[in-house]
Amino acid sequence: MRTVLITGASSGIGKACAEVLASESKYRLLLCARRLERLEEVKQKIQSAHPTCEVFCFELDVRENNEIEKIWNNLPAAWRNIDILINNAGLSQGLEPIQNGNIGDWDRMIDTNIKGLLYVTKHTIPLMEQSVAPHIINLGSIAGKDVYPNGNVYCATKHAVDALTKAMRIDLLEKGIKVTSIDPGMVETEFSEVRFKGDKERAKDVYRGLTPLSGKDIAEIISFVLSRPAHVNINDLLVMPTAQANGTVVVRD
Ligand code: NDP
Ligand code: 8X3
Repeated sequence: MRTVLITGASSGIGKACAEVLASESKYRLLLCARRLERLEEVKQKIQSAHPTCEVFCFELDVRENNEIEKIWNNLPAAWRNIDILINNAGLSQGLEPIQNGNIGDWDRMIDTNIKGLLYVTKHTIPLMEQSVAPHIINLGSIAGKDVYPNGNVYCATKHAVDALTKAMRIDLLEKGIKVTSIDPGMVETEFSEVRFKGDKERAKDVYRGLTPLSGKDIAEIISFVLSRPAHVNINDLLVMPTAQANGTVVVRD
């Protein structure tokens, strides 16, 4: 059994990763996010479908380094050896030209997508020492490869994730930790609803007239990446809906 820590497992891609990996009977799951009640629902659903799958949930805001340190130091003994870290927690806030940008939105994206990912990674690496197949998967984005109109700060955070993934791959090489970046295009999750602060209609419009990726599509790709033999690492995987060419060009019905 390999122990997987998934950040942002209460929704979207993180939740789908939990469900897909649970279905494979070779993973035990450490799930965290800010909404504990949502995590408990994910756990319940998983355990009714896969009663033997071990799941441990805890509330975490990845922006809180002191909290992470405290929680990591107090993890139950059975959960102190981690094989796989999926750095998935992240968000976008707003879609405005930079001159109209909201500083609070910028801070939330930078603190979550860059600093949060760094804090979690820093505290998790020591817990991977015993693993025979340690692996870190970072959720980047097409926004970490391209910059699109009004995407400014979100794109910058995902470019930072791209740089950090490459840096981790160098720094962690001697430790034998695989590092992979998964870079999706449009995935229909709560992402756009969060970006547009609860405006469901505007969020829905993002995916109008095309078939976006689902969280499950990405989770199945992550499962494939994790299943490669010990000598094979997939460094970086850019994946988009067939109807999307790059960060800006899509075709709609
Ligand atoms: P969702 O909004 O559905 O899920 C985001 C998850 O991140 C939630 O579980 C949320 O949990 C968690 N999260 C957000 N902020 C924090 C925080 N401060 N501390 C802990 N957890 C947090 O979006 P997605 O599933 O789409 O997004 C997952 C990742 O995929 C993100 O990194 C996103 O940037 C990336 N991505 C998404 C794409 C898309 O089109 N959807 C495309 C490319 C990349 P909670 O609110 O309970 O804390
Ligand atoms: C999310 C993909 O292009 O909607 O990272 O910003 S995009």
